[in-house]
This record gives sequence, C-alpha cells and structure tokens, in this order.
Amino acid sequence: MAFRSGRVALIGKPNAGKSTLLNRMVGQKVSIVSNKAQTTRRRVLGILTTPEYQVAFVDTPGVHEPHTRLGRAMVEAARNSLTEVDLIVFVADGSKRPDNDDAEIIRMVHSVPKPRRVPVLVCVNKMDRLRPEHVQRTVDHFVQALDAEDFMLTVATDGQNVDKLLRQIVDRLPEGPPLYDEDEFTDQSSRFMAAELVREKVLQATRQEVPHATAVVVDAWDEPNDPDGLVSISASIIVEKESQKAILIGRQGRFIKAIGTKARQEIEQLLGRRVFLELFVKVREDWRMSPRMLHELEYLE
Ligand SMILES: Nc1nc2c(ncn2[C@@H]2O[C@H](COP(=O)(O)OP(=O)(O)O)[C@@H](O)[C@H]2O)c(=O)[nH]1
Ligand SMILES: [Mg+2]
Repeated sequence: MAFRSGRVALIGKPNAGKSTLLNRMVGQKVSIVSNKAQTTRRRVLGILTTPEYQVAFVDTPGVHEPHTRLGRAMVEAARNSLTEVDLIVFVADGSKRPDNDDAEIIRMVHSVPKPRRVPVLVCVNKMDRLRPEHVQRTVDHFVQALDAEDFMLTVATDGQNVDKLLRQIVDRLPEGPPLYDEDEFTDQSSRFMAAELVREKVLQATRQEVPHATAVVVDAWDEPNDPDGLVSISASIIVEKESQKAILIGRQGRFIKAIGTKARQEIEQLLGRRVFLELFVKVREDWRMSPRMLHELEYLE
C-alpha cells in the first residue's frame, strides 16, 4: 500500500479530552493536560510516523466565548486549523450532554465554505462516564449535526478504542510522502514544552482563578556539552495578583518547591537528561491583555 500522510485537527469544547487523546495517539506527551478548561492555549502539533503513514495532529485550544486578548487568539487558532487540514476529528465529552459549547463548534465547522470543508469523524470520548442508554442518542446527535463519516467511542485516559480511531483516521488520509522528519514528534521548542510542563503542574495543583491567571516563561536555558552534565533551566511563573503569588509560593516556599520537583521530573523525561530547574513567581497585572506579553509567551503567532 502507498504511504499516506496528512494533517488532522482535533476540535471540541474545553475539557473533552483532546490533548489526552493526542498524547495517546502520538505516544509522547506533546500537549499538557488538566481538568481545568482552557489548558491548551495555542495550536500544538503532534506527529505520529510509522512505516505506513504519518499523521500530523493539530491540537487546538477549546473553543469558548473569548473575554481577553488571549481568549481571542485561542479561538482564532482553533478556527484557522479547520481549513488547513485533511480531516477533522470532533471530540465530544461523553460524560456530558451535548450543549451550547458543542453547538458553537459545530457552527464553526459549518461556517467554512463548502469547497474547503473537510471530512469529519466524531469521537465520543469519556465513554467510561457515558450512560449506556444515552450512547445511541449522543452518537446520532453528533454524527448528524456534523454530517460525519464515522464515529468512535473512546476512553482517552486508558487508551480504549484509540487504536480503532487511529485506523479510521489513517484510512481517510491522502496518499503522499511524509510532511515532517520521521523523528520529529512536535513543532514546539524544548523551551516552550518545558514552560508548558511547569504550567501543567501549576494547573493541576491550583483552583478557581489561579489556573487562568497563570503563564510560564523560560528565562534562561543552559545546556552543557557534556551529555552527563545538568541542563540548567530558569523559569518564571507569571500571575496577575500578589494574592496568587502568595498561593503559589506557599508556606515557606513549599508549594512552589513541590511544583518544581514534579515539573523537573517530566522535563528530564522529555530531554532524556538531568535537569536543574529554578522557578520564580512574578506578578504582571493584565498580562492576558498585553500583546507584547502574549508574544513573549508564544501564544500569539
Ligand atoms: N473519565 C475520563 N476522563 C478523561 C478522559 N479523557 C480525558 N479525561 C480527563 O479530562 C480532563 C481534560 O482532558 P484534556 O485532554 O486536557 O482535555 P482538552 O481540554 O479537550 O484538551 C483531564 O482531567 C483528563 O484526564 C476519558 O476518556 N475518561
Ligand atoms: Mg487541551
């Protein structure tokens, strides 16, 4: 069989499990995951290459009503991805009833003019939380609303049916040569991914307004030539208020220390090298409104 390759957009409302699904399919952690809405802030590319095919997945920020400049950039990133791909996988949250947020994304898919519209697959994820009597209704709803070619029920967290979904995807890819090097698995820099891993640990450990108010930027990265030497990374966690800074530092700095330890372990896995990670917390009011800050954080393209 001829080699197949193409781009596939993962779209769906915040928290549906898009990033978890992406990491599963790529077999590498390329996109951070938490139970907070809007964990993914920009487009993330995850590439899977086998001897038969290459799939470049585009993980998008969940679409939502944007209130800030960051929010607008996130929705824009999701919308742009729809016309730059060969296939769309609409990821639905099977633990919830179809709602307005789903409808909004379905409208977005339909807003692409017909000649540029691409085939859609429906993935009803979190089927471990889907009541059996609701399966048929949920699937029918999304397949009809999106005029989808096929569907799959998945549990992204344990990988159930993810291989079958992948098969459905590959079967719809055009024949052609690979678009990316076979050893590439993302388009993100190690620097950006390290910042994201720190942010993931913050999101997983905090609540309410802190996750949305947090950004992370790597300030310094020192990689010695000796492969056994420590990679020294210094990063700033940016928040909007002094009270948030106090939460993140914690009593006697214990909170930030725990975050640093968890993040360092994952960065070491990512780089395959030992890491010294130094974290600072800084207050920047309104960073989500500032184009300069959003550029520095690589959220604006
Ligand atoms: N029960 C269950 N939880 C899931 C499943 N897939 C993802 N999750 C959880 O749902 C939350 C959101 O996942 P994430 O991948 O960040 O969603 P995204 O916003 O669509 O990218 C995380 O806490 C995941 O662990 C699933 O199949 N079943
Ligand atoms: Mg995500």
